[in-house]
Amino acid sequence: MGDFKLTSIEEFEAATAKLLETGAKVGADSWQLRVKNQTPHCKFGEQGVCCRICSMGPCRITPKAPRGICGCDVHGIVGRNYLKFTAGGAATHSDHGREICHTLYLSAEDGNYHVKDPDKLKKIAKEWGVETEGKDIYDLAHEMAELALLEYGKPFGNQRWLKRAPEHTQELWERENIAPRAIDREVASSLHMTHMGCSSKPEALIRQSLRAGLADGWGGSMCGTEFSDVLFGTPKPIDTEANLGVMNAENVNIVVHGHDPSLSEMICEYADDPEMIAYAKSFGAKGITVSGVCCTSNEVAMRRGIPMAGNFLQQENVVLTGACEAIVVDVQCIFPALGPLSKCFHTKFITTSPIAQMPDSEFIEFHAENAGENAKAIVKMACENFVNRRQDLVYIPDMKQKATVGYSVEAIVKTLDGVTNSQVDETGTTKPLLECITSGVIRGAVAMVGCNNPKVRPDYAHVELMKKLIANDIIIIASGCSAQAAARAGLMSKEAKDLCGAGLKRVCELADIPPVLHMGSCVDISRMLVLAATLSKESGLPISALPVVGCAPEWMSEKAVSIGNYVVATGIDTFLGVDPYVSGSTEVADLLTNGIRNWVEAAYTVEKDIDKLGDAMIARIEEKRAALGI
Ligand code: XCC
Ligand code: SF4
Repeated sequence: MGDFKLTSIEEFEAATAKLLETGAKVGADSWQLRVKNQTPHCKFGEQGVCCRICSMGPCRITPKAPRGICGCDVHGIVGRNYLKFTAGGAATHSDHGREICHTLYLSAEDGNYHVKDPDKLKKIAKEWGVETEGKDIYDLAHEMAELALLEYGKPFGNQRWLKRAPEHTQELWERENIAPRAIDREVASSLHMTHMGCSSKPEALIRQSLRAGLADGWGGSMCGTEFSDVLFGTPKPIDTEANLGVMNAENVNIVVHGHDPSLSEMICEYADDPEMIAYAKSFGAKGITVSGVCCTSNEVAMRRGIPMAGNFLQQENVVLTGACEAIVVDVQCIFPALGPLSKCFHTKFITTSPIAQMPDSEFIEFHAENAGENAKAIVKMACENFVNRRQDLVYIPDMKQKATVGYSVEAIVKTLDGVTNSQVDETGTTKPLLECITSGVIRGAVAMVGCNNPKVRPDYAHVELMKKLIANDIIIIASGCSAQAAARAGLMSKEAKDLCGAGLKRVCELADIPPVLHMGSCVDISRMLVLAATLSKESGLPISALPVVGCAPEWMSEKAVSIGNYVVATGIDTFLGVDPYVSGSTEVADLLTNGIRNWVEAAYTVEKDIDKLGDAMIARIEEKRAALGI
């Protein structure tokens, strides 16, 4: 105690600068260099006013050319682009969820994948009205997997998970006609609407953007999260470490990167196998270290305590250490740059999914049936590669922080209920959290999520906003690369309580939690929806009345826009630090930041000044408190 210190952004940057020196020695390219080549960005693209959905174009809207050749105005073009962006994100998250459902379908007592949380499976089965009595757990798993898969294409009705939302929220969705139907249908309808000669009315396009987002959050992502828990275990608080210093120069280093835990779980399993460790030793290594990048990292950190090497804009850094034997990727957020970069080192860049195939990689296709043998082959390949290191290029920044991760809703409820209630059972509640909020000990909560983006000083916005919020007694729940920024800085260490205001500090001490709670990967933002729904039901307040907001200060992906849409459409005000290419249309921008509040009781705020963004969130939380008279 007392000597705890966060790792500063300047220290992050100094480490990166040293790694880039290594890169320069071997002629490596880097995102820092490519950003220079791409700046300034195309203004039409930035404002979202370029349309190329038919071959009469591309059409770009300017004061002199206010309509495309078909006559579409700027609002139609910006709105269509926004909907397409959303559809890309919703498809991506949901397809990840579908993969998990397939893996569950292939789970077997004697197979590669097992049901690790049978209680959760039974709970969901009850929720869906499926008989569990006397059923073999794998029969139940297959039945549930099939039902979940049908959610993607069912011809009638809405998503099953919507029933988890408070009634008021469900009514809003019905009233506004945005309750999502089949997941794939919402994605396909979006692409239909944005086809040449379909919708150009901003209102219709934004409404569908919310609906497609909801199909992700309360559909595909929720499937991903819930059935990942069933397969790999529901996260519980667990200690781990974060930042590049988790890589070990004496060990074989395998870095897992991407999103789907099916691959990384298997790699971790085999890397732990005594036979494999002996194999690593036979090449002169002391052992095997698996660490992670991006959301795959979040998944295995939360369930296994696997350390987190870095987030999105650190992915090149892990290779630049010269000590990465293999970077094994599944899907999403993987820089194609890793191919050529790995060629500058001894690193094996291994792609595993038909969804994400890249030049200069070794493709080892991975699916549930061959998961075991392929994971073993990959771990072996990494061990064999240890001897190919160039020792003169090895430099791992000596920088890491402790982190306690794994705060699923179940874990949060259990931890907080444990403080007030000595006899905790499974039926804990969020009441203690609500009491802390009502009494003002905690002012509110912010869900910090999303990526890094070179348009924002990497990690600066995440870390500085979190510091500011916790100092103001606002508790943070975090996921994705935001969570990793926090962990790398030290904000997920329990000792970070000293940076909190007096109220939050007391809560952290009593509950023995860090002030920033790691809720998982990006699909796990569905956990945040469940938490918000539970808080709403247990307080009797609409979600939109709770002093809770969402924030993605450094977002970059289509998925992030899909997330933003479902968070807002769930009634949670959402604050962005990067503009989603809508500044070209006053109508679309006004709908998103204002108009949709009439539909879903929440809207976006876009603010590129990070300090102002923080102030705006605090002000919104205080406004909500004032409205409640607390
Ligand atoms: Fe990707 Fe999920 Fe963004 Fe990170 S936060 S850069 S989407 S890994 Ni989801
Ligand atoms: Fe141009 Fe209209 Fe074709 Fe878009 S749809 S490229 S605005 S003609």
